[in-house]
Amino acid sequence: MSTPDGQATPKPLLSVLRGEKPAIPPMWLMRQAGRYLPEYRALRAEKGGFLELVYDSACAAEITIQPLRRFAFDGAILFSDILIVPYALGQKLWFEAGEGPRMAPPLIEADLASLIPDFSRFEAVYETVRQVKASLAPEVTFLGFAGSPWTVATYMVAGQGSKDQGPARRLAYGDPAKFGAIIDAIVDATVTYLSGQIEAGVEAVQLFDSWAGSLAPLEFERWVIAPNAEIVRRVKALHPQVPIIGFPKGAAAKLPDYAAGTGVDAVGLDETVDPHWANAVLPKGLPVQGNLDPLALIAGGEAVEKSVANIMAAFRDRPHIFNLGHGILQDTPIEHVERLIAVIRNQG
Ligand code: 1CP
Repeated sequence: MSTPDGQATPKPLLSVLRGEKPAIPPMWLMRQAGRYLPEYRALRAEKGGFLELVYDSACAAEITIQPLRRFAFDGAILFSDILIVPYALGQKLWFEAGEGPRMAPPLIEADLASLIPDFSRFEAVYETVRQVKASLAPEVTFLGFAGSPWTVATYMVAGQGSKDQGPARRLAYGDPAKFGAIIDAIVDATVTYLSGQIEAGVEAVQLFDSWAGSLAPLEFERWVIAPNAEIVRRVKALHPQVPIIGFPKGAAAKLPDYAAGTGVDAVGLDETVDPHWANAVLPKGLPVQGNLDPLALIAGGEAVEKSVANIMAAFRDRPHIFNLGHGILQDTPIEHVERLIAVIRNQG
């Protein structure tokens, strides 16, 4: 895409990931394609299930674009899920109504070797990327994603979401060889999956590490930093121009080690991180993303304005992508999202 004078259309989000600092931060919201939107809920009801949406590429492309029709976000995030990787590694995957994801067999019982990987399970997602790419406005940056190996492993080991990620933490201490083999398999699948998304058209990728906060320091080094560093190294060897955002939720004081150790191009901050502290301790010029509390967005009004002003002041001199500190919640009023966008664009 290009402008009438032949220049490529600027993509503000991509520029910030490459280290630029515009007056107004670009923005998108984690989980922006999802259940707070009535048009998503309507499609979900029609299709009957979450995986049915993901595996119908036309439908998944439509859901990816839905939030962009309402809001002038700078980024579109692919509609898929981090649990597509366990599925491609050979686990069964389904969603129990009202409960959450289930994978079988859980690797707390079964051996990794009993699973038969099938990477053709990624193909429908790549097709979604191609369809979105064909219809996205040129100024919007298209983001792909995967889960980080630790977070994905917590689900593969327990076979479901787990309190405090206990089953995976036990296995990591008790049988590090078995756990390490699971992590290695996830690393390989994730490199394939992210490269496939990039080759189909995404322009940057995010590694979601939702449960990074549950690990003790030495375990964090081994199961969060090392595998993410390996993914970054291997994806960059194939696609050096594509920025990688790392989002280690709950990493807290380990954020500087995470940034230095993984080599990600940008770090996502959850809402518990003091933005002034992050700005002081992270390497100069490293782009950051975040970190409005999703609960503040539900409250709206002054709660949002105060937090936005604080975040923007902290990152005045640093490349910054405005986002929430975690995914947008289902009961977030649409008008509060509209208001947030106006507040950010007025403060820049
Ligand atoms: O309609 C529904 O019931 C499905 C809900 C849903 C949605 C909208 C799930 C099931 N996944 C998704 C999409 C999704 N998941 C996206 C793409 C859309 C977007 O961001 O707009 C992304 C990036 C994810 C990432 C994801 N899935 C994470 C990491 C980020 C996070 O929120 O922490 C995790 C942990 C998952 C697992 C998962 N998938 C779905 C659910 C309900 C869960 C969480 C299970 C649990 O609580 O343990």
